[in-house]
Amino acid sequence: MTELKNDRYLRALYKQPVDCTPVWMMRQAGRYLPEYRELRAQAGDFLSLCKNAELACEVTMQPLRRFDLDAAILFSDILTIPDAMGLGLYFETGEGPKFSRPITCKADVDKIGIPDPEGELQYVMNAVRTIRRELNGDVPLIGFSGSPWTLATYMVEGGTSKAFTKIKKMMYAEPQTLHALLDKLADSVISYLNAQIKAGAQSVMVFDTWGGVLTPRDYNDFSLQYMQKIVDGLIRENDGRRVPVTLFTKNAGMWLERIAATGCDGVGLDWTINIADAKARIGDKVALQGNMDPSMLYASPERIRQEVATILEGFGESTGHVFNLGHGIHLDVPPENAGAFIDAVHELSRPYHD
Ligand code: 1CP
Repeated sequence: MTELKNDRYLRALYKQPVDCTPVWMMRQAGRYLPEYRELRAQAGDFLSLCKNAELACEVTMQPLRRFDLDAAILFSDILTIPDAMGLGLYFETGEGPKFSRPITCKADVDKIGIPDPEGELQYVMNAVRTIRRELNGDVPLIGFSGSPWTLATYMVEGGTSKAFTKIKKMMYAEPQTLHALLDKLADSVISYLNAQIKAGAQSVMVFDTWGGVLTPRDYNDFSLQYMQKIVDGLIRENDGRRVPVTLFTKNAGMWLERIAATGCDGVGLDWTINIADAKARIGDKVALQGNMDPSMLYASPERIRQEVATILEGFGESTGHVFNLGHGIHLDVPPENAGAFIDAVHELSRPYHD
């Protein structure tokens, strides 16, 4: 078993005692950091950063040099899988991700295969191996993937969407086509995340950013069912340690019991639910990750500390909490405010762990 100098993040997910509450930030590497913007300008574009293991490693390390973070997260994107499936991922400035060959029908679904994680996606595994070497046991490394439903939204819509009309049309008019796509995606995610674990990821997270746009029944059938398949298919122990898996569906406060029942280790919360309520509902089964509104980082350091104190009080005196933002950090947040947030979590949480 590789020694870890700081294993608070893993201990909290195992619900073992910690000295203070661990904290990391969704999208902690990225455009709010001037050093990221500089490196990206040199690399040319975002995908070139992801596809170069040394650069992806450097970007992963940037926030850890600035802040006292308890975990590193692989610098990559959820859209690597559809890219490897041949959909032609590109980024249009200011417009987010796009696909030149989106999925429109059953024949398109039949054409795509399960990407080989040590083939088309080897650049991701190389980044994981490089980052683990560079981290040298300082903090654990989180690997990640998108959920099948969230990946499918981008693949069918051809990019970012607000109304999700194309994928919902497929869901209601041609459900078997969508199920065939989701099933291939679930198998791809299992093989991708297991390869990340073998390459050195010590925990994995599944981002279901768009599960919350579904009806309660469709959430079960088109999103959760496939995340369940993933939880069941993952390597849960590696290098003598349990590899915790965290599921995050944004806007899913009403479905927490169902998410916790998948057998995952952690459930990510956005900011639309009180953490005390979430703990009362599922805290006996899983650890919780969250749940400060990312926009709070625009406030003064005093106001940020106050919010951190409120969330810590809501969770109360026990382990099983990984502090985080309820979604990704905004790109125009002052980095000092992120620092004030992280320090506040460590400092103000100590009395809860005496
Ligand atoms: O520099 C740039 O212009 C690219 C911006 C960028 C970055 C920094 C994109 C494009 N992806 C990423 C990195 C990324 N994406 C990480 C690693 C960040 C870290 O170190 O913390 C992670 C975990 C993701 C995951 C991701 N990508 C999600 C799920 C989480 C979430 O925020 O909801 C989603 C939905 C994406 C799609 C995506 N990729 C990029 C953008 C701008 C988007 C969002 C587009 C949209 O809103 O639909």
